[in-house]
Amino acid sequence: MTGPSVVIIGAGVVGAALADELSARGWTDVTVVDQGDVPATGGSSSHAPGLVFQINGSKTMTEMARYTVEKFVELDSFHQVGGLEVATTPERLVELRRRHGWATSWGIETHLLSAEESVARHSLLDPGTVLGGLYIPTDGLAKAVKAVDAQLARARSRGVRVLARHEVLDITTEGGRVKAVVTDRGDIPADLVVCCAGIWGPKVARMVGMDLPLTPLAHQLAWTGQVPDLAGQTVEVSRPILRHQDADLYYRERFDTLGIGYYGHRPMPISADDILSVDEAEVMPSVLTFTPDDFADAWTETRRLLPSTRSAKVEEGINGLFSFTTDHLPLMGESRDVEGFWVAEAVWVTHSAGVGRAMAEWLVDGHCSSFDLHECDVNRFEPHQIAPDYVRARGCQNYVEVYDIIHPLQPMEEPRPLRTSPFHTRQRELGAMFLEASGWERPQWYEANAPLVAGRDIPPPGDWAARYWSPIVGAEAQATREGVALYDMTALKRLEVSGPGAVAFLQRLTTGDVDKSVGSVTYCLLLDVDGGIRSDVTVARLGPQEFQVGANGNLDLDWFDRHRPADVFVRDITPGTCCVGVWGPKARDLVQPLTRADLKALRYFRGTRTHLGNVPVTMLRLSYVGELGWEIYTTADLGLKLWDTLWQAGQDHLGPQGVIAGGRGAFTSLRLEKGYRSFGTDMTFEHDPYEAGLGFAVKLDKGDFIGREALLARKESVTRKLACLLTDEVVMGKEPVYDGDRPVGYVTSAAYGHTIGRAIAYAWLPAPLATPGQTVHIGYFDRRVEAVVAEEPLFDPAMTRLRG
Ligand code: THG
Repeated sequence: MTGPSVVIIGAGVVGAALADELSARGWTDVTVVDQGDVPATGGSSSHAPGLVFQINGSKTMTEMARYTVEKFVELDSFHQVGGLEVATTPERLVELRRRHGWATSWGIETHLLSAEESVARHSLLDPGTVLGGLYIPTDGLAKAVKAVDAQLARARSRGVRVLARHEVLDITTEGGRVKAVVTDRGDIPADLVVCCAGIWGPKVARMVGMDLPLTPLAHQLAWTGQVPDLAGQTVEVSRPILRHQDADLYYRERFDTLGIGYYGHRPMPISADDILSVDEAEVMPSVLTFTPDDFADAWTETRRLLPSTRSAKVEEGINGLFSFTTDHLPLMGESRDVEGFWVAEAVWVTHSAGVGRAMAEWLVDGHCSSFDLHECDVNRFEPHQIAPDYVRARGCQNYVEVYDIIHPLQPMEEPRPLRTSPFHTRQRELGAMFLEASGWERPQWYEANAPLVAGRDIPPPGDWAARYWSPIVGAEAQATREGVALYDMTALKRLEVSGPGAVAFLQRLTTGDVDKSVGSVTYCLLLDVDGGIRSDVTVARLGPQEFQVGANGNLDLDWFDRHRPADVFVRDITPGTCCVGVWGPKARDLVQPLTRADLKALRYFRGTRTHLGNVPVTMLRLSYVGELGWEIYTTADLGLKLWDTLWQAGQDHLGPQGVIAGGRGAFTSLRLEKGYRSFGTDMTFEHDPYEAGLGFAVKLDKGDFIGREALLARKESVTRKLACLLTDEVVMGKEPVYDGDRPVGYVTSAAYGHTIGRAIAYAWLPAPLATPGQTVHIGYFDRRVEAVVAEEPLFDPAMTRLRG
């Protein structure tokens, strides 16, 4: 097998890893082209300082880093000296405990160190400045150019061609497919083109009309002269690589000198078009002239942390270009518009081999089985997120925040507001505390509900969980179960699927039987070919050939578009419509007077089109919060009228405070009491329905559908399960779960259940431990919190609320 003809653009760490991984899988008709020399091409890989710190809040990124370390060790391109992150502030000391939790959750061994232990690991540290540290034994220093060379050599030995000094000028297409890569030294025909061009990625992608949301930013890396305490050191590195995140700094040794990387200076973005060519550039294209003024604070801080540098000098430095995205994650996958044009972009050395492997699996097998790529897919973005201004602003902001302590609920500050639902004005009047979701301003709670707190038992959570929190969250949750509340569901992605082929299409793409009567609503899943969950959706049949799909994000739209035959139309109707969830035992008292439709006759999981007052609406009777009521949709122009109509009905029929607005905080608490999973948090591409407790949504006997065959095998081999835990402490998600001293899983979603009066945490556990009554412990900062596996759902298992 030689596979299709593949042209990889860029012979840096990513292109080299991909060439190696593809050829290892038998795809050998592969050509790697680069405008520069090989293996030091002049791109970011050629100047990268090579520090590999594996820990990341993202499980996928951590796993890709771990794979990179393993591979580089095998390639003799890694100094495994360990990594040390130090704290010089009390806040950072706490943050290191959280990072220790992530590492444990994702299977990386780490050790929390005292100040003395930190200094013992890294003797240059000032004992009086350091408060403690986190030590990662498997971290270390990558030799990026050597790794490129080694991977390209292996690829070459299997038949891969590597063409240095070939500048890509254009990419030709035919009938919406790539056809050839045009270089200054001739055309190279290609079935598949993979853009691994790093900082030049936006320029290459534009050759096929693709906007790549990536910003090259300059980053300072300086080198000292001899540091007295390192004098005579004959090995390149002997101490762990070092991070001083409180001052945006990192360090590596180079014999008797130190390399110092700095993120604390002003962001210095540059357009991919303005990067110099290999021959124009003084050092190399990815290296700009060092600007000493920007480094002044870094040097002061370095001399404080590492006293031995006080008698040393900064002798040289660079402003090195590398790639930033809007969310710190790479860009992987195939163009939406041009078949056969793939990207693997915005990847640092740390994750490069993992990305190479993931891409090779994706290309060869049609899906990636080693890593969950939902966070990395290049098609994840909403339209506003690829606007050049947004890409640059977020790229710069992410540069500034790279080492900051970021709370999981912390919204971006700029650019905001971007997307506002039609209810926004009223929400502001009610004192909404807005957070952000896919660009939407979304209320977390409403200050107007403060009077509801009086007389309720709402225990305050601990410090970390108390951020972006108010007791009003608890009051809104309880009030929803007592009366009726309006929840803004506009941010919920909505797709219209229509046309003669719509039924057959949805039967094939979902796990549910959607060929039911008009008015039916079906909860089901989208699976990949390996049986992994791509999304969970609701499919409402609004006409014989017309469906409304409640989805999770842009990847659902992309998945539908890729599989859509010519007689099916898929349209994202989210921006042009809005949705309010009207939920609670008094929901019918509120809404029935507004319509001639008999709401009692509209059963659970049925939908209808009707009018509420003057407003044409689609009503779907279902509820993510587990209460009687409907999701009510209308067009954006009538959204404000819909809200006002419902609000006024509250005053008319239920009295003051008869209807309230509820925020996302209450929503999450209610959803977890009801046991409803959230895609992307509770389950991802790596999980199958049986592990996730969603087997009920799979109709194996309805006929064939994507993922069915793989599922039949996976059904019999469930080794892990998503379990519901009850605890006394509200945690936040991603914490490790221990059985005795052994880490066995990790938390996904967590919240306080204000109806049941207990803290809830969902967690992945080995199947044998996922049995009700089993005691485990959650690692929360420096404590172990006892948790007991509970029967699901915690609230209303008999469904009396929803079916009432
Ligand atoms: N509303 C709509 N679409 C959605 C969501 C939503 N799509 C994405 C996401 N949220 C899907 N998640 C769920 C989760 C649970 C339920 C609905 C959407 C749900 N489940 C019931 C249960 O499990 O008991 C019913 C299952 C059934 O009858 O098959 O209601 O919030 N529109």
